[in-house]
Amino acid sequence: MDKNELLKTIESYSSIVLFGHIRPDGDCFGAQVAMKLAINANYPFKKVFLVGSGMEKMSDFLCHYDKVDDKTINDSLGIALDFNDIKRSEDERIVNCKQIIVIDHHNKVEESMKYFSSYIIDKNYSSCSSLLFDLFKKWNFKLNKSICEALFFGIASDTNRFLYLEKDFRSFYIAGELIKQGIDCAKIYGYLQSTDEKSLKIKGYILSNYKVFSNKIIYCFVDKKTLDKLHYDDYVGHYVNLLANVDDYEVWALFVETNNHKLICELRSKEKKIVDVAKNYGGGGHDLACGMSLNFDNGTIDDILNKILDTLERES
Ligand SMILES: [Mn+2]
Repeated sequence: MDKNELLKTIESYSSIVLFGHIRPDGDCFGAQVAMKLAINANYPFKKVFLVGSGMEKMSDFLCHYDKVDDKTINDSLGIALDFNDIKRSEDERIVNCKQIIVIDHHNKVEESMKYFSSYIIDKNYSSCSSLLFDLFKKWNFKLNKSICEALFFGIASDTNRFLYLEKDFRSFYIAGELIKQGIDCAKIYGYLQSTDEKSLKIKGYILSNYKVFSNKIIYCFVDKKTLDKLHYDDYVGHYVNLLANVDDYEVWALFVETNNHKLICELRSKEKKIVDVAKNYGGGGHDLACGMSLNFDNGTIDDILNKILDTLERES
């Protein structure tokens, strides 16, 4: 799609609402905040609202979220950032916007495309925030320090502080451009690295209770009882990478039982594409990093592990 078509749409609205995905992560937050600040800096008369839960600990540093009434949503352009599956919008009112556009780097979900008037979805980007940086350049947007800090926060989050690389190392190039704008990297890294005792305990549980399936998959199941015992009420799925790069295991996974008998699954793979397993259960994401949420019964985890194993064998 022509990137300028997105800009023309943005220019034609005086009120814009920015949406993120359920269980927002750093890239989702960084992209939403950067987009808001960038529109504010380049079109000072437009009203821009951030909806969703964002990231509380970052808000004082970068930007706060807004309470937006239904009428405003109905009269606004909606922009979906860091997701393109309409069901994954944290604020479900996105469907009521006058028009919706998407800027994202996940696999395209065809069923959702009917909701969007235009989109740019490019899965070659390591993060939605790095895709935004290129769009801002193309649109000749003025950038300021806060916009650059939000983008850097998003990129550093989704690449796990530049551990995951694209083939063309674009993330490093963009990071360099952002650093030239005088961003406070130490402060951003401080936020990314800070943790608390509750998290230490849950990480300890995962590291001492993981299991191995058929010599190919390393995984851990965290049940509701354990979460209650450890008083942990945040999203545990982020910790899937505690099991990354262990020996020769091709896939690592985290299964978490939540309230109302749901099971949240985070799947990661070294090389082989596993996103079809997630799609099979109504989830999605990237080829090598994906997830889903489903009803939890006895045998669910074994079913999933067997499906992953089938996929690994087929791909080899
Ligand atoms: Mn992302």
